[in-house]
Amino acid sequence: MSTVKRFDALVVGAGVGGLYALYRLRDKLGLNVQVLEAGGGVGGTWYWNRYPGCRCDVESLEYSFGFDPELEQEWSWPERYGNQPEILQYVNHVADRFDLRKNIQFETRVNHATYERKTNLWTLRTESGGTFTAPVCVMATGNLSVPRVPDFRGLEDFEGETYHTGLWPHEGVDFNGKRVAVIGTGSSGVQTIPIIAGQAETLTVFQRTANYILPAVNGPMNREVEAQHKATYREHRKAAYETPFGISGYPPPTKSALEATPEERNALYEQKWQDGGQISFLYAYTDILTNDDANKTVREFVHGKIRSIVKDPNLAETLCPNDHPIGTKRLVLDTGYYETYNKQHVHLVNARKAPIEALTPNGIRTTEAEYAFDAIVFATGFDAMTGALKEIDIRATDGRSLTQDWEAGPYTMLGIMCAGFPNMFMITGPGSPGVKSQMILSCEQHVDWIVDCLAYMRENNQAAIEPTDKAQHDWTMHVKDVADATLYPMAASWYMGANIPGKPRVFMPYVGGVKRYKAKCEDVAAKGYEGFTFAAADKQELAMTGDD
Ligand code: N01
Repeated sequence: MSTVKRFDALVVGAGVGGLYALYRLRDKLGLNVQVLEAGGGVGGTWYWNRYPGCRCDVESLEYSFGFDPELEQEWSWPERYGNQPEILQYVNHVADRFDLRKNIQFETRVNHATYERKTNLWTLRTESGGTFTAPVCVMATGNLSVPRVPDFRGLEDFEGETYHTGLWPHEGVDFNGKRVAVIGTGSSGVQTIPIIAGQAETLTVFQRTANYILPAVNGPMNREVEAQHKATYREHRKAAYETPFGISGYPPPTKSALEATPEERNALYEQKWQDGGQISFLYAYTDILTNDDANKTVREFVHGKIRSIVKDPNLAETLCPNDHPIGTKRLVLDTGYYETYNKQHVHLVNARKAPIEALTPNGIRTTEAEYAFDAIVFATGFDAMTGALKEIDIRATDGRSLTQDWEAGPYTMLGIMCAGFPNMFMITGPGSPGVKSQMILSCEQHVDWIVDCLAYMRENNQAAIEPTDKAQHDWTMHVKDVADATLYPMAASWYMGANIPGKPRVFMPYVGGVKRYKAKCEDVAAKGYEGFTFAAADKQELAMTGDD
């Protein structure tokens, strides 16, 4: 019979959110914490997504932890945008520097989590039969951590190699001399296509929806920029919290795109195209994400760029996005993506016009043709935002199930907690700005809020906290209202759950911006956790120690 291991707090996931939760719960609150991680190492997203070309689309000086000034100063990023091996190295450095590994159990996938009201304990059961209990459970399970391969007919029949970008083999893949297919043209596909094209004998890309893709303008880190940034890191981090996306250094726009002349607009867009990055474009004018006419001016500019880069005019038209406003699906940053289509051995299949019907023993059959391949890469995305939480059977002993509660879409208070599941905290859950922000900053902000909340409970002799159904309902409606005032819901995006057949179409992230969101979180706390109820510590103390 397996023993039950007892802790003060359990954290599921050792990505950036889970690591920071461990650090703060252990070192600030003095709790006995156990992290359970499915992978063989730390890093979450950066542990699993090892496909060639994988890189962050937020600049490295911003995309890093802000909680320790010494850490900021000692780390040096080689390039403007961190690539996957560098970011993973950085996360490993953080784990070592703060001695975090000793509290993490790797290769441990949690598949059940149950809360017992009588004892005020969460019990987590793992795939390998382990049982862990604690009064506090932090789900740091990630937003893009459940890779998804579409349910193509004949999936098992294909006799060649198959890969998903989100589950890339650690030993790497050699595509030299191979006929390769890539299905999907989101961030992962767009980043990997130019690299695979450099190896493969032929590369055929299956594109269902053309995406808006902007140049990253990556390159070696400008050491002067780095020195300046490091000299003012505290100001940068503080300023980042005052912005919508949690990224500093971009002055907020003051003017509508429709107030500018076409010449002014094009000059500004050209400058932003040359500078690289996505925030820069979204910040060009005040109304790019709220007014379709304003948005159209950027769309037309980008269409012009695609036509000027891609030599075959028919191919260029297929690559021009035409079914959603720019920015309403995650903007993609590239290095040499459109140029790849000028190579003789690279082909594009319009999978909107001729959808994939099936995989065959030799390759892929669309409604128009059959193609033979040695390898197929699925860059087909994730069951985003709710997938990882729904994969764990989360229940309260009164019978409430999170999966059932979320049948029509996620309901949360601030994307941090759910009614009916006391002491279960989510890091950057649905209803928070997480995926619409600099993720590490949002993870830190959530963890800090959770730690302050637990400290408050300890001071006030409270053992359990949960939001009221009303507060949760009101917040979820607010998230919807804010999204409805923008162009975001016009796109069939993973933000809407639209990439998963049968998933409810609900816009999941909070797009009111980091600044507004953080102010709301602080206001809730300042009002004694308004919208939450507490249960007194008659049965359990929060700061328990010892296992078994
Ligand atoms: O996944 P996606 P991703 N037949 O869902 C296509 C983050 N990220 O892994 O658009 C044919 O965006 C699908 O087509 P459609 C980032 O937040 C960040 O690329 O649904 N095609 C789409 O083209 C990003 O947004 C970084 O019509 C099918 C693609 O597969 C998020 O992760 C790097 C299909 C999936 O695109 C997800 O990106 C990588 C089918 N049946 C990822 N089913 C950076 O930091 C799906 N597709 C840069």
